[in-house]
Amino acid sequence: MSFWKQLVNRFRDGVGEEIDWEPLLIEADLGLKLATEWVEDLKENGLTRNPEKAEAHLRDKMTKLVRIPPPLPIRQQPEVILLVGVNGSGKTTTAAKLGARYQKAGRTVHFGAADTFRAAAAEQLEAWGTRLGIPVTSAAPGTDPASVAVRSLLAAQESGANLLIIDTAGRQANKRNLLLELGKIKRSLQKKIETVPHHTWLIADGMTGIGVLSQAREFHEAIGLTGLVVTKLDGSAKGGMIPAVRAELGLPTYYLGRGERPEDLHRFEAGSFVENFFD
Ligand SMILES: Nc1nc2c(ncn2[C@@H]2O[C@H](COP(=O)(O)OP(=O)(O)OP(=O)(O)O)[C@@H](O)[C@H]2O)c(=O)[nH]1
Ligand SMILES: [Mg+2]
Repeated sequence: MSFWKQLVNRFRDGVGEEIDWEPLLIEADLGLKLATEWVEDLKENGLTRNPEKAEAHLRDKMTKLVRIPPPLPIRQQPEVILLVGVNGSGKTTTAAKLGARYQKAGRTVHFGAADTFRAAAAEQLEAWGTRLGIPVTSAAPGTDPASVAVRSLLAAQESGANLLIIDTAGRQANKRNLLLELGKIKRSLQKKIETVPHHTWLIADGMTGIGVLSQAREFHEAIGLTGLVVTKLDGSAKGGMIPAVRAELGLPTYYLGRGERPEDLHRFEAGSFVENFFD
């Protein structure tokens, strides 16, 4: 039985057809705000006692909410993607997955290993670089991450790479100084080329549930995000926080991570996301 149908059964009141929609939607990781809004909407449309019609209505609402326009092509070279997020969310793996994907699409990719916090971090990205044939700019642990980011930009320019993916150290969203460090990375890049990074993506672990929304708020406020990649959706998480983040912050999710291999990265597509959520 699907995740959604299981939820509907769990929140169906024993005797009648009434369904306790608000806790159901919260359990589905949609967050309090969106859950309240959608329950009001079901009530206004007289659908609370009709699970089939309610589901169809919610599918429609969700599809409209998460549908995103295709990103504008970036003409500038290199196009720069900065990856940020909390510890262990999947940033380095996502850097590798994105690198593999764009390389396959004919782009020349360069990696910047701006996680100089953990000794093993640069090695992890370097190992991916070797495996994928993607050059990596890295530095000794303890080096200023902003300087590594800038060096990676210069190296990418020098070699004529047209896509630079910069990995950063994991940081908790409530640690002000760590968020400020990200701001420094961004400003240092902008001193070289005013318009970079073109993309600042939060890499968020889908298993964190609605906690992703508070992470997105904090990172967005600190450095200005342009989108998300939600990882670890190969487990039990269905990604209910994706519409919640879109509704509250307007931020689109561009990719979904569904496994640990380079090929386990899927472009976000509204129709199949909603299908996967409900079926
Ligand atoms: N199942 C699954 N595992 C994933 C996915 N993405 C990443 N992982 C795993 O999650 C763990 C952490 O991934 P990393 O890429 O090292 O995470 P990180 O954000 O770079 O971690 P820090 O640099 O320590 O903050 C690794 O074991 C990855 O293989 C995914 O989509 N699905
Ligand atoms: Mg990492």
